[in-house]
Amino acid sequence: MTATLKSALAVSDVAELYRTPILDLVYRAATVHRTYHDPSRVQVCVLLSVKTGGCPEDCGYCPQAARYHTSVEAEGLMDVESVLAAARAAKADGATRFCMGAAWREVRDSPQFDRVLAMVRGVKDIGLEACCTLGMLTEDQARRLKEAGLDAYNHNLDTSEAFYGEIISTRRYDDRLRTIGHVREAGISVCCGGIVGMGETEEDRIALLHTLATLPEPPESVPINALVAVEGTPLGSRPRVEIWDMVRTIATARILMPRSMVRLSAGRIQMSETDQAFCFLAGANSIFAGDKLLTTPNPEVDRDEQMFERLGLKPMAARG
Ligand code: SAM
Ligand code: DTB
Ligand code: SF4
Repeated sequence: MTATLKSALAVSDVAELYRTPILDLVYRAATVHRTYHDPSRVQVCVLLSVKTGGCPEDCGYCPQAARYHTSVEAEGLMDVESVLAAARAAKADGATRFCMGAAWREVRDSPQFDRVLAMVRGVKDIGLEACCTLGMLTEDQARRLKEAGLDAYNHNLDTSEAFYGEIISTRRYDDRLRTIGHVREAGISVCCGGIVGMGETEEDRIALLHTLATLPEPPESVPINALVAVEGTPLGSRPRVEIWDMVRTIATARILMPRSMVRLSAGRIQMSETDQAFCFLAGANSIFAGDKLLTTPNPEVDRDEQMFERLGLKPMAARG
């Protein structure tokens, strides 16, 4: 899309797309998907929580926020060797991207950050793409991550700006946008998406998709998470999101950001193979594999291998 066309994208255009009858929407998204990508290839990413729980933020969905009473036990930053052992195991299971998550509000310049930089260098040496999600970053921290070889940084907008305050009060939408800008300026790929099923309206999902698609550059990866309702969090009793809401969100993201990787992220354990097949048809071309996300369960590797086999999907090769 040219700059002019992109800036001309109106919220009403996104709304019209999002509200297209579902089968037409999936057909359009599948057509776009086939124009820009090989539909038989799915990127396989593995997540590891390198620092778990005890987070000072109040994200209403998150089992790692210190203020909620969940079954997550706080653990300090892992040592580099244990992280690299997990990265080698992920590679042996066919992953090409390794994502390290820390339950931090923001990165502080400290020996802990130096240790994360060593993890990034080690993951790159193993021959995997390295991704981190560590909370807010300064420009200088983004530059240092880039120097260590980081390929991508995950920092989600989660929902619309209007609904954001209902879910999180300890930071603002602008804070998120600022970090995303620092990541972009450092030349790191941006991984930025959201969560469906937190009680947001269709308008909120439409506004999130519009914001993502009209960033100065669209994110290279767009993770679409189905809320994993965790007991003890404010959203712990939310009902499971309708599969059609996931499919609509994925399909609209695919049409608006045709070159991006659209990741069917959290929530797959609750989905049937048919549900997931619809998401792949609608343009999802990336997943998190491995039996754990950060703190919650994910389908077993064997089960995903069988699904790939049945759906005729193959893991994507590493990009470097
Ligand atoms: N602390 C850092 C931050 O918030 O940016 C990094 C880790 S945080 C767990 C990464 C993302 O995971 C969140 O932005 C959110 O989109 C997603 N997430 C966390 N808990 C979730 C849940 N219960 N269900 C779905 N997605 C979740
Ligand atoms: C993203 O969008 N989803 C991942 C990853 N980025 C870091 C995290 C999902 C977390 C689900 C809840 C948990 O396992 O703690
Ligand atoms: Fe902390 Fe990130 Fe969880 Fe929010 S989503 S509570 S910032 S770990």
